[in-house]
Amino acid sequence: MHNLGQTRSAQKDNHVLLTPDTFVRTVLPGMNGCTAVVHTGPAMGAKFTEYTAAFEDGGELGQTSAQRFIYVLNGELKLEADGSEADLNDRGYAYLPQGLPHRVTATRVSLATVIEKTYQPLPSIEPPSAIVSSEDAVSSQALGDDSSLRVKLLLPDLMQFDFAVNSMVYQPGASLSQVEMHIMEHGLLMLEGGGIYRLGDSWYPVTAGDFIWMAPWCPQWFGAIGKVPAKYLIYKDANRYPLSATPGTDSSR
Ligand code: UGY
Ligand code: MN
Repeated sequence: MHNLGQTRSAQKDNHVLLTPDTFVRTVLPGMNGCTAVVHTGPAMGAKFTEYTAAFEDGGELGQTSAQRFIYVLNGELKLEADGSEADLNDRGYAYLPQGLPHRVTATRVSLATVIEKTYQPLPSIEPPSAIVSSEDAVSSQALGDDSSLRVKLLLPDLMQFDFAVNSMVYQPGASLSQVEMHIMEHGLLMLEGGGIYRLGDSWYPVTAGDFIWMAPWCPQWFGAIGKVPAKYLIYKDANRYPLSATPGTDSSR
């Protein structure tokens, strides 16, 4: 049935909700047998980009001049970097530091989410090295004292990293314990289940497949609704001095 111009997607100054019915595919430079749905980027006000890449069997990602984080939603990707090779399956992920030459090809039809961010170095701290792992190998921790809300930190909690990517799983009925307002921006991909997301002054029903961008200090709260847990993958910038986000100010701290 025609949806007569209706959608849950919404674009506001401090947040954007994108639902799959509004996704439009594009091809990014260097992609071969691969298309992207770009969810966020500088054109939206974000200081990173996140896109979902759909690979044909044998499809390939292009190069990037930034750091890259790849999380496999389904399928199998072969990563070649530093003279070695690794296979990433469902929930497998890789962090590739800025400037590391690498190749990402699909060994079957695959879907992955890709985050890229220009690295903000710190004096006398070495930039991070590459990481290849799987979410299944990371142990979860309760958020605060709420064991019905569990978080996995997919990147080490170290000053070297200028961003974090976490998975969060809410049991049905679990919610954030507070409305959060913070300097970090977020890119969020709903992976399973659903619930209600408060963003700014709006409350949205959200479900697996949806993407949300939250600007710095966007009021945010989530409660899981339904009979299955809700799970999302969330990006946030981290570990850098607040003034370093403003062009022309001190970026060395
Ligand atoms: O890490 C976070 O800021 C996270 N708790 N935010 C969120 O889930 N919206
Ligand atoms: Mn947050």
